[in-house]
Amino acid sequence: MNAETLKKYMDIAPEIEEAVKAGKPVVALESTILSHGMPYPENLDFAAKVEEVIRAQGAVPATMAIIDGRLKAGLTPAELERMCRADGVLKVSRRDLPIVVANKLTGATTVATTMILANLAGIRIFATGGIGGVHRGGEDSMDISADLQELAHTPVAVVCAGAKMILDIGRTLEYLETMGVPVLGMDTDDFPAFYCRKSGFGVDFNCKTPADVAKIAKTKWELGLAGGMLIGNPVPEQYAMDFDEMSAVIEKALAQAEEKGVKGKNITPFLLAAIVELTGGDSLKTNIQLAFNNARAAAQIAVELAKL
Ligand code: PSU
Ligand code: MN
Repeated sequence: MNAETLKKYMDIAPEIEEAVKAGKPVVALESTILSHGMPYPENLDFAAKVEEVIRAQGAVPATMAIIDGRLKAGLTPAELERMCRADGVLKVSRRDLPIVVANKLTGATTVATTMILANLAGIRIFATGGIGGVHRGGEDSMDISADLQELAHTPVAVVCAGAKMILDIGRTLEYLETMGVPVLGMDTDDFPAFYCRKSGFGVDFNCKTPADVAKIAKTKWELGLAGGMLIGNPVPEQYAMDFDEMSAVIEKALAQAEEKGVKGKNITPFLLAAIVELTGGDSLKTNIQLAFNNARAAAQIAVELAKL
C-alpha cells in the first residue's frame, strides 16, 4: 500500500510513526483481548499497565483498533476506554475488516487483524495472550481461527502464552507446520497451554534469549520467507494453574457452549467469559499476568531486533 492510500485509511500515532521510521523498537497489542477477552473494568486497568510494561523495556506500545471506520495504531486513553467498555464494539477478524471500515463501524482487532494493522504500520513484533487455533472437533466443524492463516502470510512475530485448551493444540500445531510457520519456545521445549506452562506438544526450537528469537526473525525475513512466527512464552510459575483442574473447567465451558448452541465468531469470547466465571475470577488473574509477561518478552525481542 502506498503512503497516500495508507493515510486514507489509517491513523498512526506520531510517536509510533517516528519510532518505526527511526528503526526503534515498537510492540503491537490487540484490542479483542480487551473488548471480548476480559471483563470491565479489569480490562481498562490492564490496557494501561500493559503499555507501561512495554515502555519499561525501552519499546513503544501500539494498541490496534478500528474506530469509526479508521484503522488505528496507538489509542488515546478515551479510545482505550471505549474499547474496554465494548459497547457496540465488533470483533473484527480479516474477513470483517472491509465491512467495518467501509461502514465506518468500530471494532476490536483479533490476532489476525492486529497483524494486518501492525504490518501496515511497519511493526514486526506483537504481544498477545493466547492465539486462536483449530477448535476441538474442528475436523468436522472446520472451525479454524483466521489467526493461523495470518501467521502464514503476514510478516509479524507473535508472542503468546500458547493456546487455551478450548482448542485442539495438536491440530493447531500441525496446521502451523503445514503453513510453514516457525513455532519457537521462549526458554521452553514445550508449547505452553495458556493457563499452564506445558501442553505436552513440542516447539520447533527452544530460544534461550530474546536475542535468539530476533536472530531467527531477521533471518527468516532476509531469506524472503513470507509470513510470521509464533513464540510460545509460558506463564510465570507463580501464576500457573493446575492442569487437571483447568481441563475440568474447560470441559464444563465447552458443554455450556454446546448446550447454548454458540457457534462461529462468538464461540471464543463465550468460552473465555465462561472460564472466568467457572474459576471465580482466578483465571482472569492468570490471564492478566501472562499477558504482561508476553508484553515484556515481546519488548525485549523488539529491542534486540532493532540492534540487528
Ligand atoms: N484466545 C485467548 N484470548 C483471546 C482470544 C483468543 O485466550 O482474547 C481472542 C484473540 O483476539 C484471538 C481471537 O485472535 O480471540 C480468536 O478468535 P477466533 O477463534 O474467532 O478466530
Ligand atoms: Mn472460528
